[in-house]
Amino acid sequence: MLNLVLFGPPGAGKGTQSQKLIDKYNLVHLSTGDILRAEISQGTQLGTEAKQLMDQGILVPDEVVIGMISNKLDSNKDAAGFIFDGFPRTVAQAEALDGLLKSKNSEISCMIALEVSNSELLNRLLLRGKDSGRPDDANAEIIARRIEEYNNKTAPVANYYKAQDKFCSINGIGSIDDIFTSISTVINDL
Ligand code: B4P
Repeated sequence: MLNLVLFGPPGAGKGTQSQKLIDKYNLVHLSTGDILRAEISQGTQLGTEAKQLMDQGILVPDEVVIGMISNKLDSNKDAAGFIFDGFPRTVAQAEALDGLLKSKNSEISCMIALEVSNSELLNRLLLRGKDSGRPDDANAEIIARRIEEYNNKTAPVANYYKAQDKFCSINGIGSIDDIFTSISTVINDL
């Protein structure tokens, strides 16, 4: 089973690259950001609670996203593998994911990290905010908060996978196709 974690700060291109990887490798895409936005648009209680945090650029509680991923793994039992996009975002989420996969006799194959400078992230997200209407892309202050959350809570997750010798870093600046080629090379060498 090919199980990839696509990792990087907000706006690094995780969602963009996931769309291309799903087609090429026939994987199930699990984006906690997309699942949370679907809950918000359906007006569920979980969505209402998550929206208050997401709009401020703050992470949603671990138990909420771990529960969501657990449900999705259960409902995709025949998958050839998964792309985890935007998950795990804390060490507690990484530990929980290992436990969930172990109970299914599986494991993470590799974490692929997209490296992008803060100034490029800010430019990309402000640009997307003009069209997307996403409240968390709306202004530089909220984006800075998201990057701060990433540095404090998410960046340490890289060490978790480095310790397992499953970490690979890619330059996330350049054309979408060139970055995709670099990611594909890593996967093909696994
Ligand atoms: P996410 O939905 O995961 O979103 P993201 O980090 O903003 O973006 P991503 O890296 O996928 O960037 P994209 O491809 O879209 O998270 C949103 C919020 O949800 C979080 O802040 C948090 O509150 C909550 N959340 C989600 N998961 C959670 C978890 N596990 N635990 C707790 N809370 C959680 O690219 C961004 C832009 O750049 C796009 O406009 C794209 O077109 C552009 N772009 C992409 N590649 C480019 C390139 N090579 N060159 C130029 N532009 C590029």
